[in-house]
Amino acid sequence: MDNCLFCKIAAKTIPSSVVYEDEELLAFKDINPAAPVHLLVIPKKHYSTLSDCGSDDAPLLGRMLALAPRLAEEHGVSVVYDTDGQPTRGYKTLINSGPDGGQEVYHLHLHMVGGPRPWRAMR
Ligand code: DGP
Repeated sequence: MDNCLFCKIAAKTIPSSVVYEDEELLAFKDINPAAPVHLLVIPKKHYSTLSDCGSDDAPLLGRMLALAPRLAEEHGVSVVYDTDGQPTRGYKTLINSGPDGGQEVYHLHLHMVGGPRPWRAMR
């Protein structure tokens, strides 16, 4: 897509702070972080919204989601368990879809947001 911001980031014609890359996916730091860690995971192939995806895209969507715990581990926000076995720390994974969903950039992306609260409110 010629005029898509995240396609340009995937093509490296616009710079970003890349934290992960493979053939299908790119993850980079959000330019306006809502929390100490705020990463975006995108498919390199253009999908405007989650509603463009069908059952054939389940493996890709699964890979996007499965990347989140790895990134959380690498960025120090993974869920850990205290001595009582209670979970502590953690992160949020979020896909905004369409105007009512608060989507601003029309290239499918998964937010991975974590770190100590308070966080800025997200759309
Ligand atoms: P959403 O509302 O789900 O469409 O979120 C879009 C996110 O994209 C928002 O948190 C800010 C981020 N963003 C917008 N423009 C840029 C950019 O040029 N570079 C980076 N790294 N992030 C961007």
